[in-house]
Amino acid sequence: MLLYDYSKSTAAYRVRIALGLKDLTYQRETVSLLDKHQYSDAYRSLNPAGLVPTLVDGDVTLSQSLAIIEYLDERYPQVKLLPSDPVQKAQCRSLHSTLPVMCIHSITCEFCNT
Ligand SMILES: N[C@@H](CCC(=O)N[C@@H](CS)C(=O)NCC(=O)O)C(=O)O
Repeated sequence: MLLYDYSKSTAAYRVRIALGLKDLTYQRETVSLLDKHQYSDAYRSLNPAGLVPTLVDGDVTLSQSLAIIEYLDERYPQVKLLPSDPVQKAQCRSLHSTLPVMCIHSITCEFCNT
């Protein structure tokens, strides 16, 4: 697995937290937001929105941190992150939908600086 990320991106590090909790092995490729590498043609071919993170797992390429985390939870269910009970799962999704995704150094991120 290869995670395209940026160390100060909260969207990327919540995927790193999920990968860590699930004890999954992965490689990291830094996409420097400071250097605007998210706008390169090469990166946009993976993630047309030009945002980190992007996860590549074999022939699967995924964007959006929460979609990535839910994919990981279903694809690698040995350690579960989401509860199986539908109500608890909905409450969990409701909670994470309310959490803003912000960069610690938000000046580097137009999308998170709102
Ligand atoms: N909803 C997206 C948000 C991704 C996002 O906004 N990432 C920020 C870093 S935290 C980014 O890549 N910003 C690039 C930019 O502002 O050009 C997710 O959860 O993955």
